[in-house]
Amino acid sequence: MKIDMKQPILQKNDAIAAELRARFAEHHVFVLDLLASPGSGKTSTILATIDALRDEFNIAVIEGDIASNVDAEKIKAQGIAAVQINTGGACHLESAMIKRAVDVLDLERLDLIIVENVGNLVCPTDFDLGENAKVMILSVPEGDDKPLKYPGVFQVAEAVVLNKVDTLPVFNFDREAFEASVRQLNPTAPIFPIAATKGDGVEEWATWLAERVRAI
Ligand SMILES: Nc1nc2c(ncn2[C@@H]2O[C@H](COP(=O)(O)OP(=O)(O)O)[C@@H](O)[C@H]2O)c(=O)[nH]1
Ligand SMILES: [Mg+2]
Repeated sequence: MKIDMKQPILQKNDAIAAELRARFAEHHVFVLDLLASPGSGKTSTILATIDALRDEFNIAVIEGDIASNVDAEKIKAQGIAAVQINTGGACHLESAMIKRAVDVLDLERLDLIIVENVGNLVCPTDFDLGENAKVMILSVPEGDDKPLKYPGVFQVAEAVVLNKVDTLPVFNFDREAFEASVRQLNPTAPIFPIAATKGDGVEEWATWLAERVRAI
């Protein structure tokens, strides 16, 4: 006998995600789910994105981490509402966690919620959070072979951010090979090369996101 545990968990998750999606649509809030490894620059990219878009949109951030509130404090220091979720060991966020976080946010006031998922290229891929788009970040030091090794996250992403391009001169990162692998997995997702901490390329990425936010 084979017992499938994944299917019932995902069904429950998807039901709550559908409720959330309806709630976000009702309030015209765009929700972005950011997926990436630990240290790839999720928080840095969120801070740069806030800088680029805060004049036009009211933004809040939901921070997912196994432990600590380090990232939420960094966001709050910029005067942006941030809710920290500690998963206590779980390697991804689930829709029930987002539901609890959203209850403390003023959806009526917000245009954009950015979710920093738990740093992991595998687990968060399967979990619908009621978001409008999943976007993944890969950073140059992680290597150009990651699309081949973690295809799922590149397939679910509506855009791919290549962060830390300022470090290209010191890493053996083949950008053409990387882009060809991404294209094979995901023919439509735009690829945005950025250096989150320096600002390079952030405008192009933020313009893409702003167009998506305005469209809802
Ligand atoms: N050189 C360089 N370092 C970066 C860049 N983006 C992030 N970092 C650094 O990478 C480390 C991890 O960044 P962080 O945003 O905390 O990554 P997270 O764990 O994915 O949220 C920090 O020391 C950042 O300063 C970048 O574009 N270039
Ligand atoms: Mg972070």
